[in-house]
Amino acid sequence: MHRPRFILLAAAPLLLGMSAILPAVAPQSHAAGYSIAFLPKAIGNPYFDTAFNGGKMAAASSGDTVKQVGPTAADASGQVTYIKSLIQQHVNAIVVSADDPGVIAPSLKQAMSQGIKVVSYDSDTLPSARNVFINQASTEQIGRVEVQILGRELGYKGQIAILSATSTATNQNAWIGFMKKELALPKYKNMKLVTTVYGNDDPALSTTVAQGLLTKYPSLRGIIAPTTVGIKAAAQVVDVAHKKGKVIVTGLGTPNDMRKYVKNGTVPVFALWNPGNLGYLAEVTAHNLVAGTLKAKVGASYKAGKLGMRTIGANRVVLLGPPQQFNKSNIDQFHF
Ligand code: RAM
Repeated sequence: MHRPRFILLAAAPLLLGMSAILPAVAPQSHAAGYSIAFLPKAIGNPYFDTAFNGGKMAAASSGDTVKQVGPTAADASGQVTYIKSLIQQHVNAIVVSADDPGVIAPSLKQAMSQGIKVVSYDSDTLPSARNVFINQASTEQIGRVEVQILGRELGYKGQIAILSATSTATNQNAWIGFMKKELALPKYKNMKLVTTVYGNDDPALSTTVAQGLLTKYPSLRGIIAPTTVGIKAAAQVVDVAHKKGKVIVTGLGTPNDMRKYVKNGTVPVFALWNPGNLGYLAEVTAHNLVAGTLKAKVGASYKAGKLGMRTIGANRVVLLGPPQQFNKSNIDQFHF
C-alpha cells in the first residue's frame, strides 16, 4: 500500500520537470470516450455492417468505443436479450434498428431509466422508448419513390408484388404504407398490387418467397423489395429464371449487390441512402447525447462532424438526407 505512494512522491519532481517538455495533455479528451453499442436488426447483413463502419469512423474522431451486437436472425425477442445484457454492461448508449416497434420498447425504457441514451436508426421503436430516431430519408419519399420507379419502368401497367423484410419491421411497414398511397393515385389505375410477402431479411427465405411469386403469379410484371436482402434475392431469382425485362425488380439495395443486375437490366433503377453516413450520424448523435452537448428536444442543433449541422425535428427525428437513385449511368460511382 505504502510503496506505490512513495514511488509517486519520489517521482513527482521528475514528472513536474518533464511537464515542461511534454505537450499539454487534455485529460477531458480521454474522459470523453464513451461506450456505444450498435444493435442492428440482425448481424451478418452487409447493410448494417456498412452502417457500423460509419459508426466506427465517427468513434475514431470522438474517442468512443463502439461495438456491434445482435441476433443472427431479424427477431425482436432476440434484440431484447441483447438490450438486457447491454444494460448490465452499463454501456453509455445503445444505437438500435427495431425489428418490431413495441416488443423492444420496455427494455429500451429500462435502459433509459438507468441513464443509457437510446438512439434508434434505420427502423424506429416507439418514440417514448428512444431519445432520438435517425431517419435515413423521408419515409414518405422512400415509399413513393419505389412505386414511381416501377410505374415508369412498366408504363403504369401490370401486376406487381412487394417482397418485404419481417412483417413487424417499423421501417418497411411505414414505407409500404406510402407505396399503397402512391398506388392509389389515378395514374396507377392499371397497376395492381397482388400480394406482399416476407423474406425476413433472410437470404434463403427471401429467395424462396421470390420464387413463389413467379410461380403463383405467372403474369407478374414487377417486384418491389424495400430491403437490401430481399432485392438481392429477387434479382437473383428473376435473373436465373431468365425473366429479365419480363419482371422488373426495384426497391432498396446496395450498389455493390445490385451492380451486376443494373448492368444486365434485371434491376434498371433502385434507391438507397448512404448507410455509412447513417451509422456515422447515429454515433455522433449518441455521443453528443451522452456528453450532454445535445438535449433530446425538438429544435436542438448540433455539429455532426463531416455531415455538418443537424437539428432534431418533429417527434425527435433527425433526417440524414434525400434517397439516392442508382442506374447504369451512375452506379460505378458508388462502392458500398
Ligand atoms: C435491410 C434492412 C434495413 C433496411 C434496408 C433497406 O437491410 O431491412 O432495415 O433499411 O434493408
